[in-house]
Amino acid sequence: MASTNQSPQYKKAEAQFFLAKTNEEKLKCLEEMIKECPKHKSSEKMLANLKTRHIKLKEKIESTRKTSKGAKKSGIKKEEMQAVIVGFANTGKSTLLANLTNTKPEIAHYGFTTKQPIQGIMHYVGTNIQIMEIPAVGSEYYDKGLVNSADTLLFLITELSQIPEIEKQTERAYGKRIILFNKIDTLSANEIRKISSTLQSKKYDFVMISGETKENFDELQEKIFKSFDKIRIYLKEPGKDINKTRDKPVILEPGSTVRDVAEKILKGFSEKVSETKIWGPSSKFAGQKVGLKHLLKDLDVVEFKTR
Ligand SMILES: Nc1nc2c(ncn2[C@@H]2O[C@H](COP(=O)(O)OP(=O)(O)OP(=O)(O)O)[C@@H](O)[C@H]2O)c(=O)[nH]1
Ligand SMILES: [Mg+2]
Repeated sequence: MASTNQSPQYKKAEAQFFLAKTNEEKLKCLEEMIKECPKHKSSEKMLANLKTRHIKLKEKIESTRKTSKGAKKSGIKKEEMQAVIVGFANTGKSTLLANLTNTKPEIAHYGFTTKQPIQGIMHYVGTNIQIMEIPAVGSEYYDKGLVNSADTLLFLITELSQIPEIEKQTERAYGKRIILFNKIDTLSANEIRKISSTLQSKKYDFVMISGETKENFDELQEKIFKSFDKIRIYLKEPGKDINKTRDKPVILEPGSTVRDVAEKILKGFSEKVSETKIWGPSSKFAGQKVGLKHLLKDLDVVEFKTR
């Protein structure tokens, strides 16, 4: 940047800018440079340039601030299907994570034990679902960034009155919401019935659970999987029995076709397929021959013959 016609104050700020070690220091220098930059026609372009740099640097500082606390710091990568447990302190988030996945988080009878995001993988009908615990709502470690990008939010509550506050804290999240009313092992059948009917009347998608005794975990796992709105397609090898499909299904979006499965498993070589047969929900009869455009449904079984 040409600084020959600049004031001594400007030159000093510019020199400090180049010596600055942190982005925060650089930002201060830029502010000083903007202040000291002459405000006449010939330096208009230069001033605009300084202001753009100022905005960019500020954004950079803010984004590193946001991510350094959460996911980036703990090195967690978002998987294809991710659900985040959101709830107040001591509601049983870590216990639930431990019992749904293979992770062993720290569990304590006092609140605010979990201070950074923890992940676990839940295996459900051949799929891998990433479940995350984040620090409690209302704690200084609560991480909105992770909540906002999650596919599904699991509101873990032990009192109905916790719902409005959690809703407020998750306003900008786009993921589907499921309410998990926890610790039902401590409630009477009558209390459970009352709470269920209240949640039902408010049209919430919910499950009554105990993270400790694993009550209603089947329903919980199914709801979590369904929330991602994906379909599972199983593959069968020609000549092999229909009950001996590969155990890991291909995960696809609803509305996917035979071609989409072929592309995913043959890595872009769907034209190699010479014949396709299907079994299951989208077939008219077992072993029906279909074309690449055939629309699939969840739990279909597909057999490819390739050239
Ligand atoms: N009775 C009962 N107690 C539970 C259940 N789940 C968790 N707890 C107890 O509740 C306490 C808190 O459990 P955590 O799993 O650590 O709760 P958390 O939400 O992770 O807590 P923070 O990370 O501190 O916010 C512990 O004493 C657990 O044993 C449950 O389903 N039933
Ligand atoms: Mg915890």
